[in-house]
Amino acid sequence: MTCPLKQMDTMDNITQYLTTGYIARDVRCFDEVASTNTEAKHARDAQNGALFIADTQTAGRGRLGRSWISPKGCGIWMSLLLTPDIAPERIPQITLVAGMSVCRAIGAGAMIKWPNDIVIGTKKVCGILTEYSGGRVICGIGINVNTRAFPEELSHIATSIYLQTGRETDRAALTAAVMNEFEPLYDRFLSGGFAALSDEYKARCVTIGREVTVTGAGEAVSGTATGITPDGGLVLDTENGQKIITSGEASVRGIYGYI
Ligand code: BT5
Repeated sequence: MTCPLKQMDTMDNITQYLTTGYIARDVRCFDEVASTNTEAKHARDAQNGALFIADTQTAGRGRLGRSWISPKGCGIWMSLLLTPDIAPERIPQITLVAGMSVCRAIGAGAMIKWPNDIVIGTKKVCGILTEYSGGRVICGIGINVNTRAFPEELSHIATSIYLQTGRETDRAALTAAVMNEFEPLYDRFLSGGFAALSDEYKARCVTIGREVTVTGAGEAVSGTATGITPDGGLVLDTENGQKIITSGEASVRGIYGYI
């Protein structure tokens, strides 16, 4: 399932669109890697803000050992290396900051499905995987950009910007746009905490106002999502009162065919 489109845009193309100070000023492009998150993790010479991009991944990862399909030339498969001086419990909030950046950059009605999916309509256009290793944070972002079709098993879940808009997108320009959005949001997050961003996150969060079932540690919890806490948790109104969910899998009624 390759894309009949142009090959991975060069790092020069990305750099020409950047307006950032320190994010993505070191861009490392690869034709093929197992996972850009692994590549970033092992690049001991790379500094805060370095960006790793591959045209295809042979072992792209999702959360909990799931796989992320990364066909050649179709998408943006990238990992941002960050070395924030923050408490470990705040690290998952970087996923939320990255999600906001992707949403802003894509436009096209993209919304965030708490915590780490970006959807257009009822399908997933982007997934984010933030990992922490040896004092470094690796924020992996996968965006389906010009993908024309998905394998059967993903067709009810996945979509691409092309499938939603009917237009091809220049991946270099979009990569830079995500980085250009990320840097100021991330700086606000570092100085003011997630609370400084939570109103915008909530406005972009498709989960709010919907019926949600959260699975993960312990038993499943169902309710209506009513808000986002200042530290990025999901507020659920359940039959047993209000619950704050800080992690887990949140199935949202009406999205990905969940009824
Ligand atoms: C995610 O996990 O959504 C995180 C995906 C992160 C991918 C990026 S690409 C660059 C970097 N390098 C990596 O190795 N990873 C990161 P999760 O919420 O667990 O969702 C995974 C599920 O999404 C899979 O089990 C499939 O159902 C579905 N899926 C797989 N590939 C997909 C795709 N290309 N588009 C949409 N859905 C997909």
